[in-house]
Amino acid sequence: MIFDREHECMDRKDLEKLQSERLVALVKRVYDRVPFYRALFDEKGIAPEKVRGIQDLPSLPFTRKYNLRDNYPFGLFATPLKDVVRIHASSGTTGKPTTVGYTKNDIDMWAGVMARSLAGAGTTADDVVQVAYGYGLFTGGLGAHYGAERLGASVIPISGSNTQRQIMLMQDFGTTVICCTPSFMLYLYDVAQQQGVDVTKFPLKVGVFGAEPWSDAMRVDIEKKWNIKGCDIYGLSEIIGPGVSCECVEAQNGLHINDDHFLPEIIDPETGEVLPEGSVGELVFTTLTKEAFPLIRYRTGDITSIWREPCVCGRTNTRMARVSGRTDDMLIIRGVNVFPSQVESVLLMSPEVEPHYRLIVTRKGAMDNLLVEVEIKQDLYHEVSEAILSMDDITTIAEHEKMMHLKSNIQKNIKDIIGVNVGVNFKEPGSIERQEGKTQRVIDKRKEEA
Ligand code: DLL
Repeated sequence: MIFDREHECMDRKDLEKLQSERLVALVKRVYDRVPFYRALFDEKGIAPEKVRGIQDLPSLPFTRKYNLRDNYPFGLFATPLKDVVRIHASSGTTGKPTTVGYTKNDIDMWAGVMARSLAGAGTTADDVVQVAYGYGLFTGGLGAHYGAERLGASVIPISGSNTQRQIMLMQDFGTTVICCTPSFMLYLYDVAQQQGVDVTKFPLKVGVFGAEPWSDAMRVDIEKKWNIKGCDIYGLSEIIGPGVSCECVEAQNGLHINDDHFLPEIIDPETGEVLPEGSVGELVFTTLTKEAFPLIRYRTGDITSIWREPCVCGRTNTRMARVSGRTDDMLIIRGVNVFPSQVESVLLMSPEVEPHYRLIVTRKGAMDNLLVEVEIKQDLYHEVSEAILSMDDITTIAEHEKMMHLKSNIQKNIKDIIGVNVGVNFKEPGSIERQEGKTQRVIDKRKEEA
């Protein structure tokens, strides 16, 4: 279903006209209201009245996460606090969180773009939507909640955690749509398996998964395990929260960006130059309509590409590819750029291992080492451990060889994709810690060792 046909299926010329009008108004507003922007524009010699439309966007300066930190907590707000009706914050790994604010109109717009996203993923007013993103300062829970309510669906605001209860409610309430991180969905599956629950019998039809990078191979795995469709949803607190873009269930081919509100660009992260359509680079957004916390050319750090060709579903807005990683997540191993998602794709090609893994990076002298720890499937684990327990030398040797063979196959496949030799360690099923929020897959010990 297309929730807002008027804006999601606009003629490109009309859309660009609307974007231009909104950009011109935005530039004037931030110059007049936010001292940070006034100083920045003055320093770069940019007169707001010289900005006439989206063609002038590349002349505007970028903003970055540290600008938010430097102006903590409310220094970048463009409205007085009395007009701000909600504040969210993202924890960040170091120091103070980054704070974002919303006026009543901003909350309304957010519910609208989230409703578009959920509708695109196949949700209607008849659905029972289980929101298993965390509620709180994190934007996932409340963002999905308001969007699902806007659609008229029946919302279960269960938030994250409580795996057993999640499964119970899915069964008892007949959940048809679930919103959570992809890793949490895999965790829920494991718990259901342990309880002997057959999840393929659930009325669940679709999952709206995001907030962390995941691969297409992981989608296939989740869809098969749960017998559902899985759509990728993207967003970040700074821009609005979830609902910046989302895949449609018909095509599952790129995430539809709500570009009447969030104007995307792809830049070369090294030079800052805008890249042509289809190139892979860093995603940058300008919020065209936000009142409390507008951002100009905000560098997300996320790596993807965008294209403007209309989709088979009828939407004409810009689409973006699945985010392959973040500029700051990229590992440099012996001079080679490695994204955790590349390793994930290889692991998921092996039916013998589980999609639970982590990457451990260490340094010995000048040599970087990447160790991939991955859980093996329960049945294989049983087979091997039983062989070892039986102390029967012949079976033990055969089992040992089987594991060595599997290991070297995975190592070879990873080497083919990323070009680096890695170590692989098999772990017992369930032994890699499950995380409730965003999954942290990389442990880079080089920093501690330096
Ligand atoms: O994660 C908002 C969100 C909630 C999106 C629920 C989707 C679903 P932040 O906590 O500010 O906001 O984190 C934003 O998470 O810059 C990306 O690096 C990453 N991210 C979000 N969605 C995806 C996705 C929320 N679908 C940061 N694929 C972003 C890959 C994602 N990475």
